[in-house]
Amino acid sequence: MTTPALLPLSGRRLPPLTLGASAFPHHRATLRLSEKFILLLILSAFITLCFGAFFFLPDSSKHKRFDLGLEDVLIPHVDTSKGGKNLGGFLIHGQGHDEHRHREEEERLRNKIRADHEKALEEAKEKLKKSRDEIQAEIQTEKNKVVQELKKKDSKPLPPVPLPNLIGINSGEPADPDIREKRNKIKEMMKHAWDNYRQYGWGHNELKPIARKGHSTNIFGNSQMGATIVDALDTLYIMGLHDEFREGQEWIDKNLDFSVNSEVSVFEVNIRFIGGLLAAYYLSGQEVFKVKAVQLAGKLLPAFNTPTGIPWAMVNLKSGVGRNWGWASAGSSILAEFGTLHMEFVHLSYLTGDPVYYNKVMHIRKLLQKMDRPNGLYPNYLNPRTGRWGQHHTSVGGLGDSFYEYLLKAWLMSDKMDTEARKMYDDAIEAIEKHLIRKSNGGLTFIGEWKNGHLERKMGHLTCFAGGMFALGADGARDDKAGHYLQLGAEIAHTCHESYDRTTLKLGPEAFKFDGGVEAVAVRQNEKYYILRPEVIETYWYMWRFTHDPKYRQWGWEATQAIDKYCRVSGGFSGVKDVYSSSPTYDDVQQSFFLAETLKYLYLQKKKDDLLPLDNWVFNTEAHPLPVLHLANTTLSGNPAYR
Ligand code: DMJ
Repeated sequence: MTTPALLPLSGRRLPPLTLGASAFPHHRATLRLSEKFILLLILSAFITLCFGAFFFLPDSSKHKRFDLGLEDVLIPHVDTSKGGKNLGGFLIHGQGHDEHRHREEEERLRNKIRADHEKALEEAKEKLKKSRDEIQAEIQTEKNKVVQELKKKDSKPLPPVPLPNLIGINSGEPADPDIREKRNKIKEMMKHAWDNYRQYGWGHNELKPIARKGHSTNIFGNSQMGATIVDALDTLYIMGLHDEFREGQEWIDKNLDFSVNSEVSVFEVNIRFIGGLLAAYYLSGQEVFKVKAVQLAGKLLPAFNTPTGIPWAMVNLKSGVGRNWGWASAGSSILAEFGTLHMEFVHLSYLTGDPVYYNKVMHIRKLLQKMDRPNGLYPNYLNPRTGRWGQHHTSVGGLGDSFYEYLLKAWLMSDKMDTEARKMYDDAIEAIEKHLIRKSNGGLTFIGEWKNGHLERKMGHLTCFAGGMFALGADGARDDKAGHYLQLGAEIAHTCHESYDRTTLKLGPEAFKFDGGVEAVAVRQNEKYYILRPEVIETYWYMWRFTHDPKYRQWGWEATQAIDKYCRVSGGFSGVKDVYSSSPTYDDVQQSFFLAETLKYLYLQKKKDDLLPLDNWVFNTEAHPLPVLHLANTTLSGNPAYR
């Protein structure tokens, strides 16, 4: 759960290049075709020369050459008793009918060679008669053939696997008319966001709702991958917006192509695209989503080609070359990025029968288990070349957050069989509670950040997801501490609600302090923005599911109204730059996670719990629901359901 796009990108250092196994496949195909053409030209020139030489050289030389060649080939083991002599492997003939037969044979072969040469010469001449355009068109046709073959290979049918229990996909209709009305309002907001993206940003990654055009950031590279379409699919499905869902499916089927020369964030592509496609597949049963998810996952694999197996933050989808963010401490990879792949990768192995994805994420886990942790805390930075920690900065917000979330969710997603993940989660949370969680003077519980032995009394909007995580992890907590973690979740929800309530717009700032007489309020100007983030609303939803305390529904509704009032513009929804200003300016970005997460969590709060029940579904960090895999043990490769 990190936002690299918002962090400084200056002073990037390029790591050494790594080439994946599939580097440059199309390039190779192109070279082969051009080489073919050049070879053809050389061959035809050579044939012309030989043919000319054959007719214009003096007779004796012609015969000598042919005689030597033919004799060597035709009669290598001659019987010398019949008049021939074998001198050092070469044959000198005797006379009589042998000689006659030999001359006939020689003539026949000479004619055959002449005919072959003439035919080749004719073909070459024909080729050369063609115009440059015709030749280019032929080359293009051949190229297309190669591309088609590659595509066919890419989309080879996946093995059928038993589908997990898909419970509660179309349930959850609330009886209360007030709740139904509120639910309809949220659905209308989704439609407004989608319709405007459809009209002004279709195929682009995101929308600029004020400029009314497409938008993108470096996390998606320089290509138009339709991030909003993929991220929004499951929300559309859950809300019953089926026409819009079909539009999205059609675009994905026809246009979503990953063979692009584009450098993308492995983490973002995993949580938004692979997570989004997998959820769309499980909800709708449409094969195209599964196939695209698997194709894309294959493009991410070269990112793992590092000395340690800790993946690079970014990978070029075409070349497979990876590197890290320039701003990351000492060329490090980021904990929340390489630690937020597990859920999607386990599903990929499950659906494909290929353990490669599972092995990659388990390798990361094993490596982390072996490492010393300062005060039991995981630093946010790890160097993929040396396998050593970078700066000792620990955070449950940006750079660290979803790593902890995925430890808990790996356990839940395995039907609670993956006890190793649960233990890692419990250990990590205990260290976090000891070193990072404090109460402010005014009694607000907050989660600070640990920087080189010092606690910074600041909490990010991103950190607010942890309220929901503590509540989700309460069941199964060590030492009978379920009540304690549910209470901790409630306290974080309360603090984050305060961070909203203490603003003019009733929307939360990006970061807020608990220092120098300030409580849950942003101090620096560049921390006062709200970019349609979901984390606080996500925590309200989990708290609602686990407690049914009506205040969580109420808080969710307050946020809905504030978003509709201050972030809605005629061209969609925009983030705002200062939540303390009564006349805020817009950042002019409709983030894809607004459709994937914010609106989904708001909507789910206005449905009944039997829609996507938490015993059967686990939401990835981008709010894409993936079903629990009822596997017989923790290792996929040892499971009979998994081949
Ligand atoms: C989302 O992409 C995900 O929730 C991620 O884990 C963190 N950041 C954004 C939303 O704020």
